[in-house]
Amino acid sequence: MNVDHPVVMGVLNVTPDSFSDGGKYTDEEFAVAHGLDLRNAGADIVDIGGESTRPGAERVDAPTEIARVVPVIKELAAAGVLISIDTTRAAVAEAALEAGAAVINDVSGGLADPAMTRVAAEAGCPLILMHWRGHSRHMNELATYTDVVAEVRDELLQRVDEALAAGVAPGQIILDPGLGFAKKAEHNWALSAHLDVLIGLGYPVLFAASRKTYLGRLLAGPDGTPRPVEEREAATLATSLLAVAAGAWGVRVHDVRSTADALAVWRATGAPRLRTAS
Ligand code: PMM
Repeated sequence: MNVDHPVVMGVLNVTPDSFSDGGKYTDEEFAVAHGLDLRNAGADIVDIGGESTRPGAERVDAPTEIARVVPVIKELAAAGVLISIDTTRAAVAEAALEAGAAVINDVSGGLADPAMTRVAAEAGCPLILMHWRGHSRHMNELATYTDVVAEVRDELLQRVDEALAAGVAPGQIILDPGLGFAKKAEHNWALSAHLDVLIGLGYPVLFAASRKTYLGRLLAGPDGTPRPVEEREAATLATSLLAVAAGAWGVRVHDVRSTADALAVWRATGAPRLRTAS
């Protein structure tokens, strides 16, 4: 994707148990209306997911996932919205592309379903490869690293090699550090601080910290209670701005309007880059 500004990807979870929107948008009409709101607020891409990936979440089957996302994708695509499908299943990605999605967002980076990279290669569409070590139900056990930045970089490079071997064009690959996926707070902060290492690989980098648990922990009250999901917006904005200033290609967020506003300020001040450690 050729863009001259940081991409804003708006989150549209069409799941009854998404931690971030509390299941408000399971109904198709609400989901379509929210997708249009996201676009009108400045989202370049609306990211539609039909399976919750929150820690501990149980999986749904592919037909359920397809039944949730396809009607919403059809309506939003017909309204001219650029859509990414957030799935780890090749069958769901195929159905979503058929319905009008233009980008595949695979949080498993092609690991969960070996057919995913072939689907992306055949469609010739952008493919987001996120760093991932296992499904949500047991991913917290997999959060062990000696050097998280180097390990995430190397594991992502393996995903890239597999995608290239399957025929995905290098220009269609986007990388994502996978904040919160098999990562503790300290890992998320280290990856945020050294985003230049991933950016240095030469692929666009998507940064997706929006409302995540580690922000709630950072902002915990004096008794240690994490800040509730709906009160993590200012922290989310700070992470997005820092990532863009470090050279991220785009950010994936729930509150598109505040993100678009912050990025407008960033652009008006000359799109300043952060100095990274040398
Ligand atoms: N996080 C979630 C879902 N999809 N996709 C990408 N590329 N990167 C992420 O970090 C990511 C994702 C989980 O968060 P949500 O439940 O708020 O959507």
